[in-house]
Amino acid sequence: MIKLDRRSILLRALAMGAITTLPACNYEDPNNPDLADKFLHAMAAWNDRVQAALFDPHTLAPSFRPDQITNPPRFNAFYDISQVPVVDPASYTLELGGQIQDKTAWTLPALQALPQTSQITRLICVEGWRVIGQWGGVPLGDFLRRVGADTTCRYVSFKCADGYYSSIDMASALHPQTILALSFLNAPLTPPFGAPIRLRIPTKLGFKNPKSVMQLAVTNVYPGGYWEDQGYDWFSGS
Ligand SMILES: Nc1nc2c(c(=O)[nH]1)N[C@H]1C(S)=C(S)[C@@H](COP(=O)(O)O)O[C@H]1N2
Ligand SMILES: [Mo]
Repeated sequence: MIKLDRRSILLRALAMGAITTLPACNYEDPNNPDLADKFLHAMAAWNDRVQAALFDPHTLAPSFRPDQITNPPRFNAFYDISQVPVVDPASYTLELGGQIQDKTAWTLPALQALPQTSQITRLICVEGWRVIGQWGGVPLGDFLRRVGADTTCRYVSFKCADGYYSSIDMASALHPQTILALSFLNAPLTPPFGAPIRLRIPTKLGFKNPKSVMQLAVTNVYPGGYWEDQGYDWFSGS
């Protein structure tokens, strides 16, 4: 118990640290802008390393009962819901790149034919709201092993139909609750919520759950992300 409490206190302290460094990202010391910038980037990198070290690949994010599901769900993106891209499921393919042996693209039926799992978990947005939903899909770890991904690489990166992009550490990618989600409430995903497939990773904040994923790559080159590149903490465990 004591150990767990300490861990969550430390995580919260680190998260607060990440938030307090945000406004400072705009700070420019007229005498030495590079030094301030380098210092903040070094602190952010240190923060990510500590969070990665504290991450337990076996600890599950909380699960919820069906009656706790948020209805209706809540949409969020860097644009209005009226601008949501519509991906044709019939011609859709998931493209693979980087350190993967078999880079053959995957059609939607092929993904649907893989063993599926389901979860009722909570999505937490940095804006301060949370929703509980039921997502079904393919465990990302199973998928990565199936296509011969080099799981000793550091990152898995995602590119989306709307230009959004994000990336996660390999340990989080292999976590049992990290899935390539194909369904919501047992029905195919709809365009606002990431059709045809999205990443669902309940151990990380909402912005680490890219929707309408078109490309997945395994790499050792830091891929960043849409919000991550604007100063949000890259690891962002929730
Ligand atoms: N393609 C794409 N994925 C995205 C985003 C986006 O703008 N585009 N926004 C992220 C953010 S900030 C959040 S909180 C969640 C919201 O997911 P929801 O619409 O299912 O609630 O999607 C994430 N994935
Ligand atoms: Mo978000």
